[in-house]
Amino acid sequence: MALELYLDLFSQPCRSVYIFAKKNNISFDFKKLSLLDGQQYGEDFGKISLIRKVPALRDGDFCLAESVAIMLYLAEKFKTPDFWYPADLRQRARVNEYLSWQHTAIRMHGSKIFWLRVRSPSLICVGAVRLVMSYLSSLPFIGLLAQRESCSEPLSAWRDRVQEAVGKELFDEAHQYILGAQESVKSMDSSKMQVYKPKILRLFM
Ligand SMILES: N[C@@H](CCC(=O)N[C@@H](CS)C(=O)NCC(=O)O)C(=O)O
Repeated sequence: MALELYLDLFSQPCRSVYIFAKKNNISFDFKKLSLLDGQQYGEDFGKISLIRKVPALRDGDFCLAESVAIMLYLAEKFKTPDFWYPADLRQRARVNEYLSWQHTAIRMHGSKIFWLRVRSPSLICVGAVRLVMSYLSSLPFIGLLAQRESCSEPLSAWRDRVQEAVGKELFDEAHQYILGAQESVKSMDSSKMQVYKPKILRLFM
């Protein structure tokens, strides 16, 4: 049975797993799970992931959640080149340091930006958006983003470095869905999205 990855490329942790697996020529069955259609709440997916989030992996009778755990599993199982997850104790510790840090320091704010960018009136009322905006502008990371003059250069330089390391084709393929997210959200069935309301509000309040 081929290794399965349950992914929705709208999701940043899914894109990292996807790029990691593709870049390392790890063959897998791409099991598309549409978050906007609420497929994570389906009975079948509940058997794959107790936490009902993507990414998720199934390798035979073994299921795994959490992007970092999945990438480390793949790195060890497929013995990816050493630079991905170095054997050297201190270099590995440096990778672990970043992997531990990114969840709360970058990822969390990325989710907020995503929901703000795709916000739809059916999801968040105008008052909540105003509150969110004033809250976000007080965060250093978002503050940096807002000051485009001073930060757009390092951010785009960082993005370009990642794109170069990953390869433009794979980078663009992995990001095409998120770049079209504002359009996709307009055409979605808003009744399916009601379940997201409390999750979105929890992110901001
Ligand atoms: N810490 C987890 C985060 C996974 C996560 O939050 N996935 C989101 C998409 S980015 C999800 O599946 N959300 C579905 C839901 O909350 O219903 C990881 O790194 O894999």
